[in-house]
Amino acid sequence: MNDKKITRREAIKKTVNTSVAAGTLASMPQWILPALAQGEELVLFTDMPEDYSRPPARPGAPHWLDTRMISDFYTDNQDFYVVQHYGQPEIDLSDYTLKVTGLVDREMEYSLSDLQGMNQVDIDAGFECGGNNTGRFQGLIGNANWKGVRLQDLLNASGVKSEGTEVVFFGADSGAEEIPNRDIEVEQSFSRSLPVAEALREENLLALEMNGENLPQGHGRPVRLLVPGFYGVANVKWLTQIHVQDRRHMGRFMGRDYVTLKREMIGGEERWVENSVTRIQLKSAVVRVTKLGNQHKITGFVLTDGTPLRSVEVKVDDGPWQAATVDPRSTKYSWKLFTMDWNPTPGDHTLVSRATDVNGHVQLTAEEMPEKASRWENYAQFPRTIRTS
Ligand SMILES: Nc1nc2c(c(=O)[nH]1)N[C@H]1C(S)=C(S)[C@@H](COP(=O)(O)O)O[C@H]1N2
Ligand SMILES: [Mo]
Repeated sequence: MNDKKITRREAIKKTVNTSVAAGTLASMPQWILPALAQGEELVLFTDMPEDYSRPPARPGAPHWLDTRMISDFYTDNQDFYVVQHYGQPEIDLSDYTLKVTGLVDREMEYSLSDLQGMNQVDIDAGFECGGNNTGRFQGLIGNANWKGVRLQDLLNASGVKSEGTEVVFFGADSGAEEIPNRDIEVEQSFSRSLPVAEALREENLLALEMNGENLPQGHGRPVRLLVPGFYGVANVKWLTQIHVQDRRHMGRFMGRDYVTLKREMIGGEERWVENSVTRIQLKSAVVRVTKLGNQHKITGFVLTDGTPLRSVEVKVDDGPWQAATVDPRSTKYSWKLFTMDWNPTPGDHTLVSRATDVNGHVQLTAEEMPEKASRWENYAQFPRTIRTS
C-alpha cells in the first residue's frame, strides 16, 4: 500500500468495531451505520451475536459487509466486500499494459490510456463470493455500477481465430502453489477462463471505474474483468493478460478451487459431480429489519444470473408466503433489494425469503437442496430469527 495514513473515516471505523458507544453513533458515516429515517430503529436478529462486529476495512485485507446495514442500491466502494487469494499487487499505472495473445489474428498490447480512449459503457452488477455463507450473514456481497470497455471490443480488435475455444484471464497477482506428491512449489498467477462464446457476450466489461471512481486498489486497480451474472471469482482483478487457446484452462481457480462437489442424478445414476463455480445460482435472503413505532420493515436481497425474477416472497413463522416488493431500480444483473411491511406481535419470530424465476425455478430450503460436499455455492433459503417488542 502506498497510503499508510489512516483517514478519519477509517479511524472512526476502527472505533466502531471494537465498541459501539451510543454517543458516537450520530457522527458516523452513513455506510457504517444503517441509514435510518427519523425515529426508525434497527431490530436485532437473535441468530447474530449481540456484539456482532467485523474487522474494519483495511488496505490489503479481506472485508465483508454487515448485511444489516444494506439499505442503498449501490454498495459504497469503501465497504464493498474484498476477497483475494495471493494478496493485492501494486501496479504502476504508467507502465501498465494489458496484452491480448494466443489464437488471434493480431496480438495487441494496450496501455491504460489506450483503454481509457476506447468506447466506455457502464452496467449495474451485483455479485457474491462463491464461498459466501450464512456464517457471515451473507456479507461477501455487493452491488455497484461498473464502467469500462467491452471485452468484446478487444477480442474483435484482435480477431479470435476459429480454432480458439477458450479465453484465459490472468491477474498480476501470483502465489506459490504446491504440487501434489512432489516436494516442490511453482509460482502461478491468479487466472480464470471463459469459453469463447461466453467471453463474447456484450455485457462483459474490462472495468476501469466502480461507482464513478477509478477502480480502487482492493477491487483490481486499474482494470478488472466483470462477468455480469457470475460469482465474484470470475471477475479477475489486476488484469494484465487475455489469452485465447484451443483447450480448457485447468488453473487452480477453474479446476481445483471454487469447484462445487455435489450428488446428482446423471442419466439415472446417482453420482458425485464436480462443477466450476460460474453462473450465480438464484438466491435471496432477509438481512435487515427496521421499525418505526410498531411498523416493521423487512429488507433482503436477491441475486440471479440475469434470468428475470417472477417473485420474491417472505414467510413469517408458519404463515403463508407473502409477496415482497422488489426495488424498482433493479436491473438485469444488479442485486434486487426487496422489502415487506410487517406488523408483528411481540416475541420471537422466524423470517425466511424465497425467490422464484420466470422459468418457475424456486429457491429451495437447505433440506431440499442436493447433498453437497464442498463449501461453494450456498443458495438455500436462509431462515432468520428475530425478537420483537
Ligand atoms: N486477480 C485476482 N482476481 C480476483 C481474485 C484474486 O484472488 N485475484 N479473487 C476473486 C474472488 S474469489 C472474488 S470473490 C472477487 C472479489 O472481488 P472484490 O474483492 O472486488 O469484491 O474477486 C475475484 N478476482
Ligand atoms: Mo470468491
